[in-house]
Amino acid sequence: MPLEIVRNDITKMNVDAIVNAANNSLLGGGGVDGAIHRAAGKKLLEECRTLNGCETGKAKITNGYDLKCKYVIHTVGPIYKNGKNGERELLESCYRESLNLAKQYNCTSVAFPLISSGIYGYPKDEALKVAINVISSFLFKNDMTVYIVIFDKASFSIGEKLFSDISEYIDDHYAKNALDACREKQRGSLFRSLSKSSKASSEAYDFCSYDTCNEESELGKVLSQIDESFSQMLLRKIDESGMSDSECYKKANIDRKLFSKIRSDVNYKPSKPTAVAFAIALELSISETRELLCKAGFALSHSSKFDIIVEYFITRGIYDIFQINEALFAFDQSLLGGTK
Ligand code: AR6
Repeated sequence: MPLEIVRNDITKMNVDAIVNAANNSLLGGGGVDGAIHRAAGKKLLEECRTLNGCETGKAKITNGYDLKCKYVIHTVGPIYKNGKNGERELLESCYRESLNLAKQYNCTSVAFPLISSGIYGYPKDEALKVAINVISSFLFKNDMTVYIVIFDKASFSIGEKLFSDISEYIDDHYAKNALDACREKQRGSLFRSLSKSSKASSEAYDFCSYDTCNEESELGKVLSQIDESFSQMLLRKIDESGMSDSECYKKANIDRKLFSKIRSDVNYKPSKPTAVAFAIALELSISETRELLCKAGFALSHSSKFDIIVEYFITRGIYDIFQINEALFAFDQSLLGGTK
Protein backbone atom coordinates (compact mmCIF):
# COMPACT_ATOMS: atom_id res chain seq x y z
CA MET A 1 0.00 0.00 0.00
CA PRO A 2 1.20 3.52 -0.59
CA LEU A 3 2.14 4.41 3.02
CA GLU A 4 2.98 1.67 5.43
CA ILE A 5 4.34 1.80 8.95
CA VAL A 6 6.45 -1.27 9.68
CA ARG A 7 8.67 -2.47 12.46
CA ASN A 8 12.04 -3.49 11.05
CA ASP A 9 15.71 -2.74 10.69
CA ILE A 10 15.88 -0.35 7.73
CA THR A 11 18.99 -2.06 6.32
CA LYS A 12 16.85 -5.15 5.71
CA MET A 13 14.20 -3.37 3.65
CA ASN A 14 13.65 -4.56 0.13
CA VAL A 15 13.01 -1.22 -1.60
CA ASP A 16 14.54 0.96 -4.31
CA ALA A 17 15.92 3.46 -1.80
CA ILE A 18 16.38 3.73 1.93
CA VAL A 19 16.79 7.07 3.66
CA ASN A 20 19.62 7.69 6.08
CA ALA A 21 19.34 10.05 9.06
CA ALA A 22 22.82 11.47 8.61
CA ASN A 23 24.78 14.46 9.96
CA ASN A 24 26.14 17.49 8.05
CA SER A 25 29.46 15.80 7.27
CA LEU A 26 27.79 12.75 5.64
CA LEU A 27 30.77 10.78 6.87
CA GLY A 28 28.91 8.35 9.10
CA GLY A 29 27.97 8.30 12.76
CA GLY A 30 25.91 6.30 15.24
CA GLY A 31 22.25 5.20 15.18
CA VAL A 32 20.71 4.33 11.85
CA ASP A 33 23.60 6.09 10.05
CA GLY A 34 26.09 3.68 11.60
CA ALA A 35 23.90 0.68 10.79
CA ILE A 36 23.53 1.73 7.14
CA HIS A 37 27.27 2.33 6.67
CA ARG A 38 28.11 -1.04 8.26
CA ALA A 39 25.63 -2.88 6.05
CA ALA A 40 26.54 -1.02 2.83
CA GLY A 41 30.32 -1.48 3.19
CA LYS A 42 33.28 0.89 2.78
CA LYS A 43 32.38 2.02 -0.71
CA LEU A 44 29.45 4.00 0.67
CA LEU A 45 31.80 6.12 2.76
CA GLU A 46 34.07 6.63 -0.26
CA GLU A 47 31.17 8.00 -2.30
CA CYS A 48 29.96 10.11 0.65
CA ARG A 49 33.39 11.79 0.82
CA THR A 50 32.80 13.16 -2.68
CA LEU A 51 29.56 14.91 -1.71
CA ASN A 52 30.96 17.76 0.41
CA GLY A 53 28.49 17.30 3.21
CA CYS A 54 24.83 18.28 3.30
CA GLU A 55 22.86 21.12 4.88
CA THR A 56 20.21 20.45 7.50
CA GLY A 57 16.84 19.86 5.83
CA LYS A 58 18.44 18.91 2.49
CA ALA A 59 19.17 15.48 0.94
CA LYS A 60 21.79 13.82 -1.28
CA ILE A 61 21.81 10.44 -2.98
CA THR A 62 24.40 7.64 -3.34
CA ASN A 63 24.41 4.04 -4.48
CA GLY A 64 23.37 1.30 -2.05
CA TYR A 65 26.43 -0.97 -2.51
CA ASP A 66 26.08 -4.08 -0.33
CA LEU A 67 22.56 -3.16 0.75
CA LYS A 68 19.50 -4.67 -0.97
CA CYS A 69 18.44 -1.22 -2.17
CA LYS A 70 19.73 0.56 -5.25
CA TYR A 71 20.14 3.93 -3.52
CA VAL A 72 20.71 5.51 -0.15
CA ILE A 73 19.26 8.98 0.28
CA HIS A 74 21.13 10.87 2.98
CA THR A 75 19.25 13.62 4.73
CA VAL A 76 20.17 15.69 7.76
CA GLY A 77 17.45 16.25 10.32
CA PRO A 78 17.39 19.13 12.82
CA ILE A 79 18.76 18.76 16.33
CA TYR A 80 15.72 19.21 18.57
CA LYS A 81 16.13 21.98 21.14
CA ASN A 82 12.69 23.12 22.27
CA GLY A 83 10.60 23.00 19.11
CA LYS A 84 10.82 26.79 18.68
CA ASN A 85 13.84 26.90 16.40
CA GLY A 86 12.24 25.86 13.12
CA GLU A 87 12.77 22.17 13.89
CA ARG A 88 9.44 21.16 12.40
CA GLU A 89 9.97 23.00 9.09
CA LEU A 90 13.45 21.52 8.76
CA LEU A 91 12.17 18.03 9.45
CA GLU A 92 9.37 18.47 6.90
CA SER A 93 11.95 19.60 4.41
CA CYS A 94 14.01 16.41 5.01
CA TYR A 95 11.05 14.24 3.99
CA ARG A 96 10.08 16.43 1.02
CA GLU A 97 13.63 16.69 -0.35
CA SER A 98 14.19 12.95 0.05
CA LEU A 99 10.93 12.09 -1.69
CA ASN A 100 11.71 14.46 -4.55
CA LEU A 101 15.14 12.89 -5.00
CA ALA A 102 13.58 9.41 -4.96
CA LYS A 103 11.13 10.53 -7.64
CA GLN A 104 13.89 12.05 -9.72
CA TYR A 105 15.72 8.70 -9.64
CA ASN A 106 12.53 6.81 -10.59
CA CYS A 107 12.24 4.95 -7.31
CA THR A 108 8.91 3.20 -6.83
CA SER A 109 9.51 2.26 -3.20
CA VAL A 110 11.30 4.13 -0.41
CA ALA A 111 11.86 3.42 3.28
CA PHE A 112 12.37 6.14 5.90
CA PRO A 113 13.54 5.86 9.48
CA LEU A 114 12.04 8.36 11.91
CA ILE A 115 14.51 11.11 11.13
CA SER A 116 15.86 13.14 14.08
CA SER A 117 13.99 11.00 16.60
CA GLY A 118 17.07 9.30 18.08
CA ILE A 119 20.34 11.04 18.86
CA TYR A 120 18.91 14.39 17.62
CA GLY A 121 16.15 14.19 20.23
CA TYR A 122 12.94 15.01 18.29
CA PRO A 123 9.97 13.58 20.29
CA LYS A 124 9.04 10.36 18.53
CA ASP A 125 5.28 10.87 18.37
CA GLU A 126 5.75 14.37 16.92
CA ALA A 127 8.40 13.09 14.50
CA LEU A 128 5.99 10.41 13.31
CA LYS A 129 3.22 12.98 12.72
CA VAL A 130 5.54 15.12 10.61
CA ALA A 131 6.60 12.06 8.59
CA ILE A 132 3.01 10.97 7.98
CA ASN A 133 1.83 14.47 7.00
CA VAL A 134 4.55 15.14 4.47
CA ILE A 135 4.54 11.64 2.98
CA SER A 136 0.77 11.46 2.65
CA SER A 137 0.52 14.80 0.89
CA PHE A 138 3.31 13.72 -1.47
CA LEU A 139 1.41 10.50 -2.20
CA PHE A 140 -1.69 12.45 -3.17
CA LYS A 141 0.20 13.65 -6.21
CA ASN A 142 2.68 10.81 -6.82
CA ASP A 143 2.61 7.04 -7.23
CA MET A 144 5.09 5.45 -4.85
CA THR A 145 5.13 2.99 -1.98
CA VAL A 146 6.62 4.58 1.11
CA TYR A 147 7.51 2.81 4.34
CA ILE A 148 8.10 4.42 7.69
CA VAL A 149 10.35 2.00 9.52
CA ILE A 150 10.06 2.01 13.29
CA PHE A 151 12.94 0.29 14.99
CA ASP A 152 12.17 0.33 18.66
CA LYS A 153 8.61 -0.22 19.70
CA ALA A 154 9.33 0.53 23.36
CA SER A 155 9.91 4.22 22.85
CA PHE A 156 7.08 4.69 20.37
CA SER A 157 3.85 6.25 21.54
CA ILE A 158 0.83 7.85 19.92
CA GLY A 159 0.45 10.29 22.77
CA GLU A 160 -0.54 9.30 26.25
CA LYS A 161 -4.04 10.76 26.22
CA LEU A 162 -5.12 9.06 22.99
CA PHE A 163 -3.46 5.81 24.05
CA SER A 164 -5.27 5.73 27.37
CA ASP A 165 -8.62 6.78 25.82
CA ILE A 166 -8.42 3.96 23.30
CA SER A 167 -7.23 1.47 25.96
CA GLU A 168 -10.24 2.39 28.06
CA TYR A 169 -12.56 2.03 25.10
CA ILE A 170 -11.09 -1.38 24.29
CA ASP A 171 -11.37 -2.49 27.92
CA ASP A 172 -15.01 -1.40 28.14
CA HIS A 173 -16.11 -2.95 24.88
CA TYR A 174 -13.87 -6.01 24.87
CA ALA A 175 -14.93 -7.14 28.33
CA LYS A 176 -18.58 -6.17 28.05
CA ASN A 177 -18.96 -8.04 24.81
CA ALA A 178 -17.10 -11.25 25.51
CA LEU A 179 -20.42 -12.90 26.34
CA ASP A 180 -22.22 -11.40 23.35
CA ALA A 181 -19.44 -12.59 21.05
CA CYS A 182 -19.88 -16.09 22.35
CA ARG A 183 -23.63 -15.95 21.80
CA GLU A 184 -23.17 -14.51 18.32
CA LYS A 185 -20.79 -17.34 17.44
CA GLN A 186 -23.43 -19.85 18.42
CA ARG A 187 -26.04 -18.07 16.34
CA GLY A 188 -23.54 -17.80 13.48
CA SER A 189 -22.93 -21.53 13.42
CA LEU A 190 -26.66 -22.17 13.46
CA PHE A 191 -26.97 -19.83 10.50
CA ARG A 192 -24.08 -21.48 8.68
CA SER A 193 -25.68 -24.91 8.91
CA LEU A 194 -28.94 -23.42 7.70
CA SER A 195 -27.21 -21.83 4.73
CA LYS A 196 -25.35 -25.03 3.91
CA SER A 197 -28.53 -26.96 3.57
CA SER A 198 -30.27 -24.25 1.53
CA LYS A 199 -27.17 -23.72 -0.64
CA ALA A 200 -28.11 -20.04 -0.66
CA SER A 201 -24.67 -18.76 0.20
CA SER A 202 -21.96 -17.47 -2.05
CA GLU A 203 -18.41 -18.10 -0.91
CA ALA A 204 -17.69 -14.40 -0.90
CA TYR A 205 -20.48 -13.72 1.51
CA ASP A 206 -19.08 -16.23 4.00
CA PHE A 207 -21.85 -15.55 6.47
CA CYS A 208 -19.58 -14.17 9.11
CA SER A 209 -21.41 -11.04 8.08
CA TYR A 210 -24.38 -12.44 9.90
CA ASP A 211 -22.62 -11.40 13.09
CA THR A 212 -22.94 -7.76 12.11
CA CYS A 213 -26.25 -7.83 10.45
CA ASN A 214 -28.18 -9.98 12.83
CA GLU A 215 -29.17 -7.30 15.33
CA GLU A 216 -31.44 -5.49 12.98
CA SER A 217 -32.23 -8.02 10.33
CA GLU A 218 -33.99 -11.20 9.56
CA LEU A 219 -32.88 -13.87 7.13
CA GLY A 220 -34.68 -12.24 4.21
CA LYS A 221 -32.88 -8.93 4.62
CA VAL A 222 -29.50 -10.62 4.90
CA LEU A 223 -30.10 -12.61 1.75
CA SER A 224 -31.29 -9.56 -0.18
CA GLN A 225 -27.96 -7.85 0.56
CA ILE A 226 -26.17 -10.47 -1.50
CA ASP A 227 -27.56 -8.78 -4.61
CA GLU A 228 -25.15 -5.84 -4.52
CA SER A 229 -21.51 -6.87 -4.38
CA PHE A 230 -18.75 -5.08 -2.47
CA SER A 231 -17.44 -3.56 -5.67
CA GLN A 232 -20.88 -2.32 -6.71
CA MET A 233 -21.63 -0.79 -3.32
CA LEU A 234 -18.21 0.83 -3.19
CA LEU A 235 -18.59 2.43 -6.63
CA ARG A 236 -22.10 3.58 -5.77
CA LYS A 237 -20.87 5.16 -2.54
CA ILE A 238 -18.02 6.90 -4.35
CA ASP A 239 -20.50 8.37 -6.83
CA GLU A 240 -22.79 9.48 -4.03
CA SER A 241 -19.90 11.11 -2.18
CA GLY A 242 -18.95 13.27 -5.16
CA MET A 243 -15.33 12.13 -4.84
CA SER A 244 -13.38 11.00 -7.86
CA ASP A 245 -12.09 7.41 -7.88
CA SER A 246 -8.52 8.56 -7.38
CA GLU A 247 -9.44 10.87 -4.52
CA CYS A 248 -11.11 7.95 -2.84
CA TYR A 249 -8.39 5.30 -3.23
CA LYS A 250 -5.69 7.77 -2.24
CA LYS A 251 -7.63 8.82 0.82
CA ALA A 252 -8.06 5.13 1.61
CA ASN A 253 -4.29 4.54 1.33
CA ILE A 254 -5.02 1.97 -1.37
CA ASP A 255 -2.79 1.09 -4.26
CA ARG A 256 -4.05 2.25 -7.69
CA LYS A 257 -3.65 -1.27 -9.16
CA LEU A 258 -5.75 -2.78 -6.41
CA PHE A 259 -8.47 -0.22 -7.02
CA SER A 260 -8.53 -1.10 -10.74
CA LYS A 261 -8.89 -4.77 -9.83
CA ILE A 262 -11.83 -4.01 -7.55
CA ARG A 263 -13.37 -1.77 -10.20
CA SER A 264 -13.14 -4.36 -12.96
CA ASP A 265 -14.11 -7.45 -10.97
CA VAL A 266 -17.66 -7.17 -9.71
CA ASN A 267 -17.12 -10.10 -7.34
CA TYR A 268 -13.75 -8.99 -5.96
CA LYS A 269 -13.35 -9.93 -2.30
CA PRO A 270 -11.03 -7.45 -0.58
CA SER A 271 -9.13 -8.05 2.63
CA LYS A 272 -10.73 -6.61 5.75
CA PRO A 273 -8.20 -3.74 6.17
CA THR A 274 -8.93 -2.74 2.56
CA ALA A 275 -12.69 -2.79 3.07
CA VAL A 276 -12.39 -0.75 6.27
CA ALA A 277 -10.03 1.69 4.56
CA PHE A 278 -12.69 2.47 1.96
CA ALA A 279 -15.29 2.97 4.67
CA ILE A 280 -12.96 5.49 6.32
CA ALA A 281 -12.20 7.27 3.04
CA LEU A 282 -15.93 7.54 2.32
CA GLU A 283 -16.56 8.73 5.88
CA LEU A 284 -19.29 6.15 6.34
CA SER A 285 -21.26 5.97 9.57
CA ILE A 286 -20.80 2.91 11.73
CA SER A 287 -23.91 1.21 10.31
CA GLU A 288 -22.90 1.96 6.71
CA THR A 289 -19.42 0.64 7.51
CA ARG A 290 -20.97 -2.57 8.75
CA GLU A 291 -23.04 -2.78 5.58
CA LEU A 292 -20.01 -2.34 3.33
CA LEU A 293 -18.06 -4.92 5.33
CA CYS A 294 -20.99 -7.32 5.05
CA LYS A 295 -20.57 -7.22 1.28
CA ALA A 296 -17.03 -8.49 1.62
CA GLY A 297 -17.99 -11.13 4.17
CA PHE A 298 -16.66 -9.34 7.24
CA ALA A 299 -18.05 -8.19 10.53
CA LEU A 300 -17.18 -5.47 12.99
CA SER A 301 -17.25 -7.30 16.25
CA HIS A 302 -16.40 -6.42 19.81
CA SER A 303 -14.20 -9.46 20.19
CA SER A 304 -11.45 -7.97 18.04
CA LYS A 305 -9.19 -5.07 19.09
CA PHE A 306 -8.81 -4.01 15.47
CA ASP A 307 -12.57 -3.64 15.14
CA ILE A 308 -12.97 -1.78 18.41
CA ILE A 309 -10.24 0.72 17.50
CA VAL A 310 -11.85 1.33 14.10
CA GLU A 311 -15.19 1.81 15.80
CA TYR A 312 -13.60 4.20 18.32
CA PHE A 313 -12.58 6.56 15.51
CA ILE A 314 -15.71 6.25 13.37
CA THR A 315 -18.03 6.94 16.27
CA ARG A 316 -16.03 10.11 16.99
CA GLY A 317 -16.19 11.22 13.36
CA ILE A 318 -12.41 10.91 12.95
CA TYR A 319 -11.70 9.74 9.40
CA ASP A 320 -7.99 10.45 9.08
CA ILE A 321 -6.63 7.10 7.94
CA PHE A 322 -3.08 7.87 9.01
CA GLN A 323 -4.14 8.86 12.49
CA ILE A 324 -6.12 5.63 12.75
CA ASN A 325 -3.11 3.67 11.46
CA GLU A 326 -0.88 5.25 14.09
CA ALA A 327 -3.25 4.00 16.76
CA LEU A 328 -3.57 0.55 15.18
CA PHE A 329 0.21 0.35 15.01
CA ALA A 330 0.55 1.30 18.67
CA PHE A 331 -1.83 -1.53 19.56
CA ASP A 332 -0.05 -4.03 17.26
CA GLN A 333 -2.96 -4.39 14.86
CA SER A 334 -3.06 -4.65 11.05
CA LEU A 335 -3.04 -1.25 9.37
CA LEU A 336 -5.71 0.09 7.03
CA GLY A 337 -5.19 0.14 3.31
CA GLY A 338 -3.47 -2.57 1.42
CA THR A 339 -2.73 -4.35 -1.80
CA LYS A 340 -5.32 -7.15 -1.43
N1 AR6 B 1 16.56 0.80 11.32
C1 AR6 B 1 15.55 1.67 11.46
N2 AR6 B 1 15.54 2.65 12.38
C2 AR6 B 1 16.62 2.75 13.19
C3 AR6 B 1 17.73 1.89 13.09
C4 AR6 B 1 17.66 0.87 12.10
N3 AR6 B 1 18.66 0.00 11.93
N4 AR6 B 1 18.65 2.27 14.03
C5 AR6 B 1 18.11 3.32 14.69
N5 AR6 B 1 16.90 3.61 14.20
P1 AR6 B 1 19.20 8.24 14.88
P2 AR6 B 1 18.88 11.11 14.35
C6 AR6 B 1 15.94 4.65 14.57
O1 AR6 B 1 19.81 8.50 16.19
O2 AR6 B 1 18.09 11.26 15.59
C7 AR6 B 1 23.91 9.73 13.83
O3 AR6 B 1 25.07 9.68 14.60
C8 AR6 B 1 16.07 5.23 15.95
O4 AR6 B 1 15.38 4.42 16.89
O5 AR6 B 1 19.82 7.19 14.02
O6 AR6 B 1 18.40 11.76 13.10
C9 AR6 B 1 24.05 10.66 12.65
O7 AR6 B 1 25.34 10.60 12.09
C10 AR6 B 1 15.39 6.57 15.77
O8 AR6 B 1 13.98 6.46 15.94
O9 AR6 B 1 19.16 9.57 13.96
C11 AR6 B 1 23.74 11.98 13.26
O10 AR6 B 1 24.86 12.49 13.91
C12 AR6 B 1 15.66 6.93 14.32
O11 AR6 B 1 16.18 5.74 13.71
C13 AR6 B 1 22.67 11.66 14.28
O12 AR6 B 1 22.87 10.28 14.61
C14 AR6 B 1 16.68 8.03 14.14
O13 AR6 B 1 17.68 7.91 15.12
C15 AR6 B 1 21.29 11.78 13.67
O14 AR6 B 1 20.34 11.64 14.69
